[in-house]
Amino acid sequence: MKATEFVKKATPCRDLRDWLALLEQHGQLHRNREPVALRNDIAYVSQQVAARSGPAVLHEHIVDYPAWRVVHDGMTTPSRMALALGLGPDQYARHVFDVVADDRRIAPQEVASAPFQELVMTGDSVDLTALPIPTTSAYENPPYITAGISHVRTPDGQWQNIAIRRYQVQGPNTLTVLAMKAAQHEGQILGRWFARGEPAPVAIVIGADPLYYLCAQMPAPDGVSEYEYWGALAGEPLQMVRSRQFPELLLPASAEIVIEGYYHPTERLLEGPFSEFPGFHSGLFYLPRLDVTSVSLRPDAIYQYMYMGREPTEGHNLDHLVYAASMYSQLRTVVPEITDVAVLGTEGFTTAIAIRKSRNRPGLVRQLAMAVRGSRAGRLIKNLLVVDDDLNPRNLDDIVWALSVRFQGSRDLFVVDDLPGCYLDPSEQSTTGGVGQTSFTVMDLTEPLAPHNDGYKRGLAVPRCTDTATAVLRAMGLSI
Ligand SMILES: Cc1cc2nc3c(=O)[nH]c(=O)nc-3n(C[C@H](O)[C@H](O)[C@H](O)COP(=O)(O)O)c2cc1C
Ligand SMILES: [Mn+2]
Repeated sequence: MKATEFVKKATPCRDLRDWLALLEQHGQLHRNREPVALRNDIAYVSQQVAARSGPAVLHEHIVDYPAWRVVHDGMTTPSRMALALGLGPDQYARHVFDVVADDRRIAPQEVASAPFQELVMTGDSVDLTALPIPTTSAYENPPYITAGISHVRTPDGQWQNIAIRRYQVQGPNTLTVLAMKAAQHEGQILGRWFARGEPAPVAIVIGADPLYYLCAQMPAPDGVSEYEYWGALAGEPLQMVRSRQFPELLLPASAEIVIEGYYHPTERLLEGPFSEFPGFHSGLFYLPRLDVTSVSLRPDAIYQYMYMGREPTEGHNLDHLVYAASMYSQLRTVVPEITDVAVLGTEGFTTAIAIRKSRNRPGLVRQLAMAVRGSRAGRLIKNLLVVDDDLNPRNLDDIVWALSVRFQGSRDLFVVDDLPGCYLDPSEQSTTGGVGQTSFTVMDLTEPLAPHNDGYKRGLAVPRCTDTATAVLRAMGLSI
């Protein structure tokens, strides 16, 4: 396959190669030449690196997979993500907030071909076990692809969705997918195909530039293709290429590996347990089967891995910023007093919101709390902390200080019981029918308001009766 129109420069990072070079230049990449096994070794290194704020790791010696390299943890910290755009950490967060809040999007630029299209395996030559797929939890077998970005399009061709999904390898050309129908776009799109009894075409990208991963996690509005945010974030259009097998699907030219196939409309396979984002196992599920028809890759492809489990992880870092930005964008029209949103933990389970101190008033925090729980981006929140804008909601010292000196439990805490939860949270009260229920706890950490201004009369506000008005009313036949 011929070279492409794919052009490279330092920032924005246009592919994983740019990204690794940039990280290395900043002393943020460790090349591991010691042999590591796919079972446990890589996951454990990743978990520890993330917990200790270590650098990204490129494993160059994978036991039994001599041709392969595996990378992880480039995207674990906001300051590293900021590098991908040539920004400082605060500027980066501000930039993402602005792009999401203003819904700034730029259509991608289509290119004729991409490096991943050089090597294509189809039919009997498809063998997923040839990919170096690490296991994540000790009980996982067979392993899951964790950093795969799923690309699906509605049957009418109008909307392409992208999002990270984990896929368990069920055989050489078989995967299973978890796509929740009610809550997530991909599940909704698959539902449209399955309702017609048709298999849904899908392309899974493994290994791409960090901004593409960030975009894949945007809780975008219905009908919006997340990849359009890439151009607005980077300041230039994203280069995308048409899938050769499914020309209706646009794929990032930066991809290292692309797995394509069909989600089967009715067949399901047992999968699990997976190490889920709250830090616990998922249990076992019967999930839709994905029949893989081709694997395309760069000849020297690098396999990208993401550890999944208790935070901090790469996935949490990506999600927390875009969830906060989306919440800010969705809530500020309802409660304009909001100045900032910070997801503190577990995909928004615990979130802090700042409000303009000068505009606080009785009832505002409760109104905000209800708006949060009604928003798409805030639907998983179970603990909401509200602070004044003289504090930074991202700063735990600020939060703890407000908890210490501005908060009285009997006055400033309220709980709404039995809201829909997330069945993956083991602390949930009820898991009837497989769907959990959770309490929603709100802690108002804002400075207590001054006693209510009682400088007005509490009498009914009515006009004074006049002779003229009485005469008019009588003329109208109203007895008075
Ligand atoms: C590493 C990682 C793996 C994920 N795996 C899944 C998954 O298997 N199924 C799922 O529904 N969501 C998964 N998510 C969460 C979704 O990617 C995320 O909620 C996304 O915004 C959903 O987008 P959508 O509504 O456009 O489909 C994962 C997130 C990360 C970071
Ligand atoms: Mn979406």
